[in-house]
Amino acid sequence: MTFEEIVIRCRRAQRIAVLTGAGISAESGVPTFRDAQTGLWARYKPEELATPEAFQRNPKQVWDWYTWRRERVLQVQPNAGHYAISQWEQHVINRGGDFALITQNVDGLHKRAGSQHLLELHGNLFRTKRWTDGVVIDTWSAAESPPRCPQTGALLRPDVVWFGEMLPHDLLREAMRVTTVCEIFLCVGTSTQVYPAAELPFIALRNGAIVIEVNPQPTPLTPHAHYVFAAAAGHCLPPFIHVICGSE
Ligand code: BV8
Repeated sequence: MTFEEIVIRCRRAQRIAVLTGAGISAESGVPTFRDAQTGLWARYKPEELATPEAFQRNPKQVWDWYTWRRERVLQVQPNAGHYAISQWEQHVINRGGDFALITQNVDGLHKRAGSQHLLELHGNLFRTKRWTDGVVIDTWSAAESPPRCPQTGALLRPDVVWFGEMLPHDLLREAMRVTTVCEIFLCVGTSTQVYPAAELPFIALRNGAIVIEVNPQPTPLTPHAHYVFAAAAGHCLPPFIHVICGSE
């Protein structure tokens, strides 16, 4: 499809779904999973640390990695790509349409950019839960690493989905629903390699949606997308969304 056709379809669409991955936060200074780890964590691969086995084996090491990531994220801001998606959502909602943002990211930057209908498939860095029963705990002492639940003494862990763990059923079901009924599926900054999230753009394709990809690198989705912005999200999304939303 041509750019002009894509713009017309996006302007007319009443049901939009967006999937984002680590790439949309890259321009905020948050390293992606494909980026080499830096500093203290240079010798580890995220897939090795983001697992229940790693936490079982060395809870302090895993907790300290997430503390490092939280501290990094607190020092950065959402970028123009996050804000463009949030602006598109407002534009669609104001016209009575449906808009859903499905993110694999746990950095909370979409929420800080004002996105409302947000499905954080893989959890959130800034939420903590009990290792034993998954109950979210809001306050705990940072004296220990990892901290313990003040009520039960159980070890606490980040409330994120690790490799080998099931995604929250209700979130995944809602992500599948919005993907199945959407007219436009925008896929931004994901290597489309981690399942079940990576299946979503293909579900959208199978259900007749127009699928648009934003990624400077080719991915397994690229050959199948109706339109590809081979560019950085922060660079190409703001003008694209501005054209779709018109002069406002
Ligand atoms: C599951 C939270 C059922 C944690 C994450 C063997 C055993 C167990 C499971 C499996 C197995 N084999 C396969 C699986 C399934 C597994 C999986 O898919 N593995 C992959 C590696 C093959 N999935 C799971 O385990 C999931 N659970 O399946 O449960 C089950 C249970 C038991 C047994 C079997 C099945 C859980 C997956 C969730 C893991 N948690 N995050 C944390 O963050 O610490 S995943 C994490 O990695 C991210 O959330 C994200 O999803 C993924 C990384 O992907 P991306 O976001 O795409 O990031 P990436 O760095 O890869 O790519 C960035 C892209 O951005 C690049 O393409 C780059 O070109 C682009 N980019 C860069 N700059 C820009 C840009 N784009 C635009 N603009 C820019 N400026």
